[in-house]
Amino acid sequence: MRKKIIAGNWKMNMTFDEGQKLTSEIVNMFKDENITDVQLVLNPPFPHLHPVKKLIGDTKNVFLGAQNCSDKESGAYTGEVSAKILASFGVTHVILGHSERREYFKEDNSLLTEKVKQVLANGLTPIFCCGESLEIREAGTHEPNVKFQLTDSLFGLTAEEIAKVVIAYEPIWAIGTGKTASSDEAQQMHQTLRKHIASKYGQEVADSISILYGGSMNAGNAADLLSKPDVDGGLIGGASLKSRDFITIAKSY
Ligand code: 3PY
Repeated sequence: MRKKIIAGNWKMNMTFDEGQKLTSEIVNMFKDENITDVQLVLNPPFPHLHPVKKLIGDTKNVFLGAQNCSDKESGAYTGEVSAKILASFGVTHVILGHSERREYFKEDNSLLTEKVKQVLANGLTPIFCCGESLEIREAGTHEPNVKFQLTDSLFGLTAEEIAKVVIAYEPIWAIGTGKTASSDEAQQMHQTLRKHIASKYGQEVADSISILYGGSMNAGNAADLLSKPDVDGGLIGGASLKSRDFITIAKSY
């Protein structure tokens, strides 16, 4: 059985007080509403990690994630945060390769390989993002394009390593635009990616990997997207900043 994961990507939002309020609400609703078969991952900006972790405490199935980490192990890299430091603060997941990082911070496939390796070496779970631009979708080359992102960044990993990776398919044209891929479009891409992983690592490994959909998933469209057999959860942007919406998404399976 693949893990069902609803991960909130807070991006560069939330002051200290706002983050505390949001986390408390989410944790309380999650407990009170008896959500048992879904894992939540909260991915706040770095300064929130420690206080958010304190609020999560030992709540079962609620995890702490970061939105990025360094490709380096440690040392004189001012402004960077290593996977090792994140692990020491109770972080269990790290979002890597979000299209905003690929576009604004010029992160490429080979840099992402190094980041994935750092995350795995420190016992954490990478949430590896991939997705195509509108131009590529319209040209009809989206499947080879996204498959290549996986091949280039992840296919040097061993089967044991890749089995620990969570994939998040986020079509760039659906990020922050309010547009969402239809559930059929999402299913088609998720199935393609799973087959692609199976072609290299075998069906058993491919079947064990959770593939999340990201890109304007919200309380209104989550149930439809999550009903698809290869959609194993969501990486949620704006709707993760509203506790009721985030919990509604988690309850949409
Ligand atoms: C979105 O929902 O727009 C996201 O980018 C999630 O990562």
